[in-house]
Amino acid sequence: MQTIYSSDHRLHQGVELKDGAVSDSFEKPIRAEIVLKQVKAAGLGEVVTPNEYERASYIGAHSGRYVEFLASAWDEWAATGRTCQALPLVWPVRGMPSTAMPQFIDGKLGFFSMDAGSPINAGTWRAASSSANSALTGIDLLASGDKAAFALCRPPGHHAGREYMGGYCYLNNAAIAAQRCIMQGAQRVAVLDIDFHHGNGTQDIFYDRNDVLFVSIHGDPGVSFPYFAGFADERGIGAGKGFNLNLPLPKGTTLAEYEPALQHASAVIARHAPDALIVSLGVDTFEGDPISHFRLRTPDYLHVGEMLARLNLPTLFVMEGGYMVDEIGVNAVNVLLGFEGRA
Ligand code: OKP
Ligand code: ZN
Repeated sequence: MQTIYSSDHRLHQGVELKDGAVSDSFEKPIRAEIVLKQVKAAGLGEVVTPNEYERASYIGAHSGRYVEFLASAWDEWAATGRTCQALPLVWPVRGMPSTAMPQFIDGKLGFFSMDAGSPINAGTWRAASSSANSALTGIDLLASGDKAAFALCRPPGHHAGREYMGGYCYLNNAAIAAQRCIMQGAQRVAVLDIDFHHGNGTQDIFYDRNDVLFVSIHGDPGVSFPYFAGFADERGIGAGKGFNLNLPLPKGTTLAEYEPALQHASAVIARHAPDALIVSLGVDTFEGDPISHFRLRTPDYLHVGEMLARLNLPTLFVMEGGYMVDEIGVNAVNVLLGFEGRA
């Protein structure tokens, strides 16, 4: 399969609030570089750069005003004279009377975010839009007949909701791809999220829709980020009721517990009979991951890929998380090799 990759991701290097101090983010540029290196070492296929797309291609998954906010946030922040990264510090939590969008950038940052995990700097918009463009290019490859493609996205996307950033994410690459698929005439699409963290943003975007099925296998949100979404009783709303499936698993989960959940997810996806499958591919399910609590091992990812191939669907893999930098490449590419029957 082809890999879609843009070096624009390097323009975004975030900071993280950790242990009471500002430090480098776990979500750093070398992650994508290591995955790219392994794509080449394994001979996965050609590496191509993404096409350019209009900003309007992100609307549908996101609101127009959110996309405008992201595109102009750095300029608005810099216009106040600050040169440090922009972070939200106040949020409209339960009980606050105003639901209006603030006019000042500090208010907008809180209005359009779920946490302080998505700092904005001068290169963030360019990196995030190139990341989304990689996913869009992947859909165009499937439309032209490719059986599978790998969008090597960075920054990741699955925590970004219709109108919010968070958890290292800005534009929801997988959701933007799914929306393009529908706009191009697909009747049904499935998004399977196998990142360790629940894909709350993707769930948010499609929660009231029956055309895009969202299935996520992740760490129990009672004890893991994002804490406020990802529970098993979240099944969708209105027309979308029954088209959202969360499969939370406990800390310490190994392949033995993971495999039945993936089997179940596969059966539900097959029943949806989608025209395409989009996989939010996070490998922070790895036993050595510094911020996650599952215990999958490197060879297990080959098996995950083989199981996904059994669905026999046009499949776009979209890179999400994975923070054990040394192993992120081999683990992610193992899923793709397993999918292609090259285990
Ligand atoms: C993004 B993705 C770490 C706290 C957790 C947010 C994690 C976002 C994960 N000190 N911060 O799903 O891999
Ligand atoms: Zn994750």
